[in-house]
Amino acid sequence: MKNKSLTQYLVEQQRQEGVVSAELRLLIETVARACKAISHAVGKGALGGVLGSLDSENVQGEVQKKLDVLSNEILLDANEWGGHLAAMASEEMETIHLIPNRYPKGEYLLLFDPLDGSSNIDVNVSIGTIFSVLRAPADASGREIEERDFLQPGTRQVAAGYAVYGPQTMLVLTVGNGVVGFTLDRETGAWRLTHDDIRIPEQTAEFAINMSNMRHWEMPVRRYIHECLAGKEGPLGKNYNMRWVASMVADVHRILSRGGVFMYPRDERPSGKAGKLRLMYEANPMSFIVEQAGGVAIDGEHRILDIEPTALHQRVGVVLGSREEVERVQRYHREAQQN
Ligand code: P6P
Repeated sequence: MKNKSLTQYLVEQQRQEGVVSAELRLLIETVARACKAISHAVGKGALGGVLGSLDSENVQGEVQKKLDVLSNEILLDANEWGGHLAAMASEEMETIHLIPNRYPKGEYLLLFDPLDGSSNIDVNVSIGTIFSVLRAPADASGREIEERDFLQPGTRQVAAGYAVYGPQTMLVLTVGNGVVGFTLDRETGAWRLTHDDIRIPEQTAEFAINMSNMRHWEMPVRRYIHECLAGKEGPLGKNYNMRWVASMVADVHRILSRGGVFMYPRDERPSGKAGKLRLMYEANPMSFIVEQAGGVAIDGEHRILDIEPTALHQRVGVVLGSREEVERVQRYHREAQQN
């Protein structure tokens, strides 16, 4: 039997579980269609004249790649007219993006990192799009949406997902009812359900961290990585492998596929005190997905999804993946607090 399409999966979620509203289904299908267009642009590479950087910087102070801006525009254009959104927010935009008055407004807020892993674009390594869906606050109807309406903890997400532009283009999604994966059928343009119940193994022997930052790490992170490197003779009693793609989407996708722990911890540098990754459109959606797949996601001590945001682009430390490993790192942080 042919693999289910994304639409069929969402209609079934809407019909059987009551988990997905018709508007949310339209939103997810629209984002998925935009990711197809981004995948197409990314796939052209040098032939599409989309590689390289612009002279501009984004709100993060990062040089913008042509594909960063193009991906952002694709997502804005795709989602403005549908009537399912009240507003949008993006890593690439300093302030929120309101729906133009010529279009109807809906009840959802969409946040996204349009192209995560930009440093890998020009060297042909996997990159991706991350998105998160919240409901606009009830008291927002009848007034203009403001940034403060986006500042909701990750537990309030109604959907989250990512597209990974790698050897295959895949869409991984949760609507709060487990995690599923769709592979893009390039011949028909359909997203086909290929992974119908993604689960993260509770144990692993593989960690992902940027080792070049070791001298800046806080003690609990040093302790854990040191124990991993000690291998079979060490306290963890097994040899560990290491991976670091430097695209969160690719590293998280590997962990969803075969287990592992991903770490971008806060560190002792002034620039690292809050961490590098952004809470609202990187850590929260990925944490929702990881938890729905049976994993754990913390900032070092606390559950990421419980964090009360204070700013749209705030950063956070991230440790996520296989339950046993992440809970060990959490234990080390708590022991350090007590000493
Ligand atoms: P570093 C990409 O720029 C990103 O935001 C994440 O996707 C990735 O995990 C991390 O930064 C890589 O950071 O310091 O290793 O280049």
